[in-house]
Order: sequence, then C-alpha cells, then structure tokens
Amino acid sequence: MLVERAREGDPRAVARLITLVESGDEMLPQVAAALAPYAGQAQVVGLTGSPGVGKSTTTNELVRALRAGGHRVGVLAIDPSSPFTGGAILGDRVRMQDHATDPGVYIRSMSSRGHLGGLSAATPQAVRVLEGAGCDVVLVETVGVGQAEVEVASLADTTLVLLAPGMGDAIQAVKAGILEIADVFVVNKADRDGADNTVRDIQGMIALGERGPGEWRPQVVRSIAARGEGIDDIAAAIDKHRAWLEQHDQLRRRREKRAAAEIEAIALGTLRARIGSLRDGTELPALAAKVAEGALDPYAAANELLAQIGT
Ligand SMILES: Nc1nc2c(ncn2[C@@H]2O[C@H](COP(=O)(O)OP(=O)(O)OP(=O)(O)O)[C@@H](O)[C@H]2O)c(=O)[nH]1
Ligand SMILES: [Mg+2]
Repeated sequence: MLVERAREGDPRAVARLITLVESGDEMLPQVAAALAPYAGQAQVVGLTGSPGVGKSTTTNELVRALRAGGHRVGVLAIDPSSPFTGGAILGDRVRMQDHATDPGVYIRSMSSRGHLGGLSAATPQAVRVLEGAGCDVVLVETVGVGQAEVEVASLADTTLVLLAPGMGDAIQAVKAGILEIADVFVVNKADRDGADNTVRDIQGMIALGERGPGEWRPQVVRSIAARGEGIDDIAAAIDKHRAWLEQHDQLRRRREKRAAAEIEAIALGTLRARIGSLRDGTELPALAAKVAEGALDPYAAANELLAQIGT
C-alpha cells in the first residue's frame, strides 16, 4: 500500500518507505519486492568530497537546473556518522531549502543505523524508493572521509568528486582512493585563490592515470556554487558521461556491480545476525570451549558454525 501511495506521489509515503529502509525494518523484504519493478528508472549521480567543500550548495543548484529541464528529482544526503535515525543534517536542510515546497523534489537525509548491510545496502534501496516515486534523477550526497563513503559514492552511475582550492584536497583525493571513482572533478569555490593550481594538480593526476582506448577520461570543471556559477558545466559533464556509459554498455555493467554489492551486503548482514544469535545460544560457546581446550581447531569450528546456521 505504501509503495502504491508513493507511486502516486504521496510525499509522506515516500518518507515512510525511506525510514523503513534506513532502520532496517522487518518489512523491508516485502517493500523491496514491491519496488523491484521500478529499478533502474533513474539516473543516479553521486556527489562526494571533504566536509564543507560545497556538496549541498552544488546539489541545490543542480536540482534547480534539473527542475528547469522538467525532471523529477530525488536527493539523498547520506550521513555516515549520524547517531540518530531520520536525522536531518541541519546545514543540508538549510542549503537545499529552495526546493522544500516543490512537489517535484524529494529531499531526504539518511543515516545507516540499524540497517543490516550498512550504507551500501541501504542507499540503493532508498534510491529504489525514489525511483518508485517517479524520480528520473537521484542525487546522492556523501561526505568523502572514509572507505565506506567512497564505496557509496561509487554506487552511482556518475560520481562527482568536489574539491576546493587550498584544502590539500588533490593529495587527499589520491590517498583516499577517490581518484579512481571520480567521473567528474568539480573544483568548487573557484572564487578563492588557488583554483588554477587545484585544476592543474588534478589534470596532472588524470594525465598520469593509465587508460585504455575508449576508456572514460575524467572531466574537470570549475564552479562557484554559492553564486550558481558553473552549474551548467557540471550538468554538461554529467550528460557527457551518461552518453559515454550508454555507448560503451557501461550503464548496465555499473548497475550489475551495484546490485552485486547490494546482495553481498545483505547476505553478509544476515549471516552476521545469525551468527550473533548463535552467540547468545549454546552452540558457539560449546565450540569455543572445545577450541580453547585444544579439542578442536578454529577452522573446523567455524565450519561447524556455518553448517549450523544452514549455509
Ligand atoms: N566562497 C565560496 N563558498 C561556497 C561556495 N560553495 C559553497 N560555499 C560555502 O561553503 C559552505 C559549505 O557549503 P555546503 O554546501 O554546506 O558544503 P557541504 O560539502 O555540503 O558540507 P557538509 O555536508 O557539511 O560536508 C557554505 O557556507 C557555503 O555557502 C563557493 O563556490 N564559494
Ligand atoms: Mg552537505
């Protein structure tokens, strides 16, 4: 019923569904089954970068441009560290407020607490909710600070990595493995000193990267999101990458990769939960006692444990 209401564009149904996803509700398998037919209908664009680089400001401006083009837009702001569910990141709310009353835009902050497979399982489900609600573009904002966030960003069809001048970001990007996931580099805050240097650093790094013929070469664009400048260039770079994906059959491949990561995350989460429930039972303590006294080796014990949970 909720999915049907979301299909009709009821924003409260969409919000409820995302809350179910976020909290890892028991109903989730049913919800996922109801949403399955709508998978793959939206273009998913990830935005990542250091805290404060301008992701939300850029997202807000991109939403404006997409709405002007007649798109229905979903925005997911992923907060990997938020201790409270449904927690709105205040800054995000404020900076994306321009679209708060637009029925063609869904904006949602999300944390991963409680979800079995963590962010990598929760995010694609939330994307599917927005697809079900008729969004044809979904923007996913994640703070690029750790591997998990990098993984989430890489689940998009197109990933934008935002940098700002003078933050040592170019070097950081290499360290965090962000370089490999970027389809488009956005040097935001180009009103600041050092933007030319940052652009040059990034272009230098791209030039060093090994690329086979026909492979995508990351684009570099500049923006001053706070003034709405350069947004058209970002949108053009996204379109160009999208066209490349389609020409090279990469859209399907990326989405299959995304689905594989999702299945794996859910399966591992389920497994972990089952093993956790054994810990409170008698099987695991019994095996542990045997291993501790040398009656059994830990590999054999692990195999017994897996056999007991039916794998
Ligand atoms: N000078 C300048 N400031 C900008 C620009 N774009 C954004 N800002 C400012 O930078 C600050 C952070 O912007 P946000 O869009 O919230 O950055 P964010 O990356 O979403 O931040 P987190 O979500 O906290 O990681 C705000 O005060 C913006 O007004 C820009 O192009 N130039
Ligand atoms: Mg933000």
